[in-house]
Amino acid sequence: MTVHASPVSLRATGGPGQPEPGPALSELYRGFERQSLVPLWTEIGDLMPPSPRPRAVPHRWCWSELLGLAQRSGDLVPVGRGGERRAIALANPGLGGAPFATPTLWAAIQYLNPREDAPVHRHAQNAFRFVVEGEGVWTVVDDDPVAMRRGDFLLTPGWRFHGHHNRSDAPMAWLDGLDIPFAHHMGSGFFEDGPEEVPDRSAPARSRSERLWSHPGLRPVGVTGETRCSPIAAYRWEHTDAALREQLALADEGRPGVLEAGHAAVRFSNPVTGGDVLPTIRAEMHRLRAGTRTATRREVGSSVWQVFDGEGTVRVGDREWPVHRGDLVTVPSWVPLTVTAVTGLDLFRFSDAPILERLHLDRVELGNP
Ligand code: GTQ
Ligand code: FE2
Repeated sequence: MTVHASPVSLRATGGPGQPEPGPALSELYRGFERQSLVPLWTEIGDLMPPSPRPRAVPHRWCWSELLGLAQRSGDLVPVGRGGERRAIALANPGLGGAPFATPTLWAAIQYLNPREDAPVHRHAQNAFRFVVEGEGVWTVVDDDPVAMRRGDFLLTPGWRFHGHHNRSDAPMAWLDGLDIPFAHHMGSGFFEDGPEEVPDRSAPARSRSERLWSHPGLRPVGVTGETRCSPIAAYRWEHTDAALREQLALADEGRPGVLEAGHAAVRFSNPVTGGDVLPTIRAEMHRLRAGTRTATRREVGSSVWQVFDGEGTVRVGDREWPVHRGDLVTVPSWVPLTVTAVTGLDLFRFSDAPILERLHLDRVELGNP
């Protein structure tokens, strides 16, 4: 986070714990400025608030608007080396124009025209894709072609070569999520071009990673190696849908499993560790029955929600929006969230919770503050 020492804050006003204004104090403050120093006493309220005061604000983006602009970009903007991707980032209005949905999370709509390729590259930043509509694109991750279809959640862990190619005669748009803002703040970003051509242009229904890893509860004994990111390249909608459906059905039978009444939820997980799919990003799918309202909840760390299906209302702090298929909402740190389902409502969610939990900074509060 950037902290700005505004000249205004250096104009001392006196008051509790503050010095008396005067020429001597002004001279002292000019000395601070010359030596690139900022005293704590003028900044304490901003720097150490009683509870988080994020600069990011609650915001909603309409999918229909994003898609219209992505289509127009498809007419005007090429995809190739240099620009790398036709991806348009959600820029949180509280973050000064930076292409960051939250201080840690990147969210973008990416668009590929029919028969178009996005070049192979790799970067330290971790990435996923979530598909709200369409099919026909394969993302090739370290030589493994992975089909993208509606409802699928796909992983591109950091430092794997990846390129995308659209095999179909229709354009395709999807949601990208990355930890680009986090890497930006940490100075941890590395980037490299890959081979000129997407290495494997075949278009199998299932990736090799799924053939090896996507059998419930069964881990290949012969495979060892790095497990900090999930080895599953694609979590398919049929599995996610079934898991949510069964949670609600079990609730009808009086059995436990749902998050709360009328609200099923699953977390995409690393089958080796049981933990999150990526070191920096948590991803979940939620299903609310029509008429269900979630408990109001706030947590440290930020998240982005995307409506997968249905209609509802999302309230974040003192903002409230009706939401439809594809719409996206950001939830800044410690801002209360309530979701109401008008029809049955499926929602995808991703957050920076793994970062907060690793650093023991996580806190959750239920109920209206
Ligand atoms: O598809 O590889 O939205 O590297 C941002 C950076 C997508 C990608 C983004 C990326 C990609
Ligand atoms: Fe990338």
